Formats: sequence, structure tokens, C-alpha cells
Amino acid sequence: MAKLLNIGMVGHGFMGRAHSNAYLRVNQFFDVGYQPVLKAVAGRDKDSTEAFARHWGWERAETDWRRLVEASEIDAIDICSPNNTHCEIALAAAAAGKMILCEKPLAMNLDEGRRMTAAVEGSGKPNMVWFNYRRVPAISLAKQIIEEGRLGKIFHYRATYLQDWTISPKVPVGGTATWRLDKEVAGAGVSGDLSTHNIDTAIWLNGPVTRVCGMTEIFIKDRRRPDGSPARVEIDDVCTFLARFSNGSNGTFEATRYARGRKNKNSFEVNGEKGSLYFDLEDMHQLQYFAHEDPPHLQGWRTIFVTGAEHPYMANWWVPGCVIGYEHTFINALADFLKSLEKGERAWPDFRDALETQAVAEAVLESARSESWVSPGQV
Ligand code: SOE
Repeated sequence: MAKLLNIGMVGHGFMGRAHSNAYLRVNQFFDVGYQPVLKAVAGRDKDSTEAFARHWGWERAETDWRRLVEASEIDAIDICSPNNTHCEIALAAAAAGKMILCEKPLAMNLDEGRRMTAAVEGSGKPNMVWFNYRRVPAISLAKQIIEEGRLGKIFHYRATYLQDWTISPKVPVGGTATWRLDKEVAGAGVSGDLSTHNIDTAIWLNGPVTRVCGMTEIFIKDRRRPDGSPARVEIDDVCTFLARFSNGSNGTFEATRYARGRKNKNSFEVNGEKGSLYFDLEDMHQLQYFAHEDPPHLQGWRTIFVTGAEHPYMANWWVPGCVIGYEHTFINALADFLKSLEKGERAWPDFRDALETQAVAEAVLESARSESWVSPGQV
């Protein structure tokens, strides 16, 4: 019999839906010792929060997140509200002794991230940051292949995160989803929103980043707020950087919301002495692999269709060949979190892992400002 885990979720936008779906589905597909209960959801607007609660089956709706933190029956606080709310909620939740699950990026900046990490570690409670792409089966398979030593010494790590939804000057600064363009709310632009996904995956697959050299751009500097008033854009629209890894490999990273035609091209290629890997989220069921040990006349990139029972997570889903999607990455992540509770192990990526990513993202912005190489700050 699974133990009940009462969840209080703050925020009910895009991520609120993804997380609610994960809480509802996880026990139907994974045999884990905990069962999330959708206890309460908090949002600033009463009507839309109540409508969300009814739609997804949350037991109650609150307009102040503090009610969730104060509620003795709530075991875990899930933070999926905009970035400028993460720190205050995490500090309060840690002080109240709650487990915390937090959306990415961890914080508005490294200083906030440090305070959050110290607080959750001080509380001794389990914590996780939803860098969901680690749980794409093909990316987990890439991790397995690298750990098996099949690439040998790594020379290059090449990542992109390309989207195109801010090309129109009519996209406002502020509002649902478009708060990502507002520095006061988001903290940073694509470096925080998209590069952090690339950095998290890169550190997971290829180890720590020791130095970066970045370049950012704001292509449309003047926009409007949803009420029509003028707004100066202060976040990075584009973020490109070079990186050195502690294993001696070189990295290149590019994130933008101005790549016309690219909707969510989160990709990476890793080149090692013995082989290479390539992944693209727009073809998320595939992992491309080149093995130099293959007989010369058979050498070539092979496309692994990552849907078999022997592939990460897939035995919990459908029969081989039947694909899963974006939403399943959150379910897989939650299943791992619940398993870590069961085993009393550290969940991953946790606040400390996300802090390391935050330090790299901040170093990139500092490097772009100073036009020099910068090492990530201490975490
Ligand atoms: C918007 O650019 C966004 O929704 C990100 O915030 C998510 O983290 C990413 O996975 C998809 O794109």
C-alpha cells in the first residue's frame, strides 16, 4: 500500500498542468511506494485558480501560497510559479520543514540560488528541480552509453536550444507565459529559460563546466506591456557561449527565441574518441549513435528508436514502437523522485545540482557583459 504524499502546488500555468498530470498519472504507470494527493493549489487570481483546481481535481484552491506552507497536512510544496517567486516560497517552505519540488531555473540569480540551497539543505528535507529533459528516455540512454565508456575520451559537446516565438514585436513584456520577457519576473532571458536546460543536461552527461565565454543580444529592444504601455526589453533574447569542461572537452552552446521555424529544438551532439551521439528534442524518440569500433564497411550513424523495454523508462509505458511524449518526462521525473523517497536516497537533480547550473548561466551573462572568459562562481 503506497504512502500518501500531500502536495501543495504554487502556480497553475503551463507547468502547473504538466505537474498536475504527473501527480495524477504516476502511480498508474510506476510501482512506487508513495502516492501524491492533490491537496491544494495556490494562484493569485481566485476564479482561474478555482477553475484549475476543479479541472485537475485539486481538493482546494488558495489565493495565498502561504496557506499551503502553513498547512500541517501538506508534505511537499511544488513551486511552478514565475521565477521571481521561487526564492521566497522555497525559503518559507524549507523553514516549515516541507519537501520542495521547484521549477527551473532555480532562481533569479546565483545569490538567491545559494540562499535557497542553504535553506533546503538546512531543513534536511528531500528536494528536486524539474529539469525534465533528463528524463527523456533517449537522453537517459545517452547517459548510459557515455557511462558505459562507448564514446571514450570526450572532445566536443555541442548544444542548441532554438525557438522562434518572440520574433514578432507584438509579443508583450509581461502576462501569461510572456512574463519570460520581463526582467523583474524572469531574472534573465533565454540564458535562464533555455540555456539552463542545455547546461543541466551537459553537466549531467559531460561533467562540470570550468570556464565560459558568452555573447548575448536583444534583437527587439522596445515592446509593449499587455496594457499597451511601452516596455524596454532588458533580458537576453539570444545567448551563445563557449565552454571548457573539467574533463578537457570543449563546448559550444546556443539558445535563442529568434530561430525562425525552430519550435523547441533542444539538441546536443557529443563527439568522443570512440564514438558520437546526437539528440534533438524535435525527434525525441530517437538517439543517433556512431561507433568507430563497427567494421569499417558498416560504419555510419545509426538511429536508435528509443521505445524498447530495454530503454530507460520505456518498460513502464507501452509496447515497443509506441512512443511517449513531452508530458511523460515529468511523470518519469516524479517517479524517480518518489522512488528516491522510498529508498531514502538523494533525489536528482536537486537544488545543489540546479545551483551549479545557475552558476554557469550567471557566469555566461557576466562574461557577455565583460567580454571576457569567466569561471562559474562557487556553489
Ligand atoms: C518557453 O520558452 C519554454 O516553455 C520553457 O520555459 C520550458 O522550460 C521549455 O521546456 C519549453 O519552452
